[in-house]
Amino acid sequence: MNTMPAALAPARIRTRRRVFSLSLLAAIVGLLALSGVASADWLTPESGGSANADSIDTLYKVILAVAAVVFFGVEGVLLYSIVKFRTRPGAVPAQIRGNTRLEIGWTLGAAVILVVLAVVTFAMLDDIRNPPNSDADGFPTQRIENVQNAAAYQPRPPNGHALNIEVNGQRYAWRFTYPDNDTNTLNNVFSYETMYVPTKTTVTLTIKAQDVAHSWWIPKLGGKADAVPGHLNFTWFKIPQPGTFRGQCAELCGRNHADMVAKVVALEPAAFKAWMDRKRTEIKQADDAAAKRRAEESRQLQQGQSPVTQELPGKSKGE
Ligand SMILES: [Cu+2]
Repeated sequence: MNTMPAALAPARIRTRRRVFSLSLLAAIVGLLALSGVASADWLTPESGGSANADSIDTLYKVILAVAAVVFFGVEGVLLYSIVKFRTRPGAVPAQIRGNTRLEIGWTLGAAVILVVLAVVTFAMLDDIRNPPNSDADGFPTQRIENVQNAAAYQPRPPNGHALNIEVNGQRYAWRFTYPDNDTNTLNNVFSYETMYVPTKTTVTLTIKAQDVAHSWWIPKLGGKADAVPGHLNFTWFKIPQPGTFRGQCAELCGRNHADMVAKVVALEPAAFKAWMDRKRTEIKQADDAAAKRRAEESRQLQQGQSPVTQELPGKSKGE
C-alpha cells in the first residue's frame, strides 16, 4: 500500500535537495569570503608573541579539534542516513520508536565531552589570566603596588614585580604612560601609538579610556581588553624576543576608529633602558623650555608688554 503524501513526491524531493545543497554551498563560500581580516590566523587565534596568546591559541585548537570530531561525526551519520534511508517509491521504512541505549549513550557522551572541555579550560585559564615572573635577565621592575598607575586588585606575577604601563584610550589614539619613582604624575615618560617594552620582562597593563569605550587588542599578545571610561581593566604580556606587534582598537569608537592603531615594539632590556632615558631627557627639556617661556611671558606681562610666543626648543618629537 502506498501511503506517501503528495507533498513528498520525488520531483519535490529533488528540488528540495538541490535548494539544500546550493544553500549549504552559498553559506560556506559566504563564510569564507566575508570573514576576511577577521579570520586573523585564518582558522585560529594569532599567537607567537606572548605566552598568554599561545595558551589561548592552544585552548582554541583543543576545542576546535573536539568540535570537529563531533561535527563530522554527526554530519556523517546525518548524510549517511539521508542517502541510505531516502524515500523510494513503494518502500515503507521500519517503524521504530526510540532506542533507550542510544539515547543514554549520546547524552552521557555529550556530558563527558563538556566535562573534559571544562577541565581543560580551567586548567589553562590560570596561564592565560595570571602573569608569570620576569626572567632573571629581564628589565628591573618595581613591585606593582608601588606604581602610581597600578590598581591594588590587578592580577600580578607571583613575586609581585612587573613593568606596569598605563594604557589610555582616547579618540583616536592610545597613550602609554610609564611608571617612575616619584609621586608627580606629570613628568612620567609617555608615548603615543607605539609602546616600547623590554623583552623577557612581564609587562602588566592598566587600561582605561578618556572619552568613549575603546578596546585594546594586539592579537599576538593576547586577547582583547576593553577600555571603558570610569573603569580599570587589566591584561599582561611577556615577550621573549625583540619584535614588532601590531594591533587596532577593537571597539567602534567614532569616525576615525579605523585610524586608532597600536604597535608594541619589544627591545632588549638595555635598548629599552636607552629609549626610556632618551624620552625622559626629551620630556625634561620640553618641560624646562615651557617653564622658561611661562616665566618670560609673565615677566613681559608685568612690564605691560604683549608676550611674544616663540617656538619651543628641544620639543619632544611625538612617537
Ligand atoms: Cu577606539
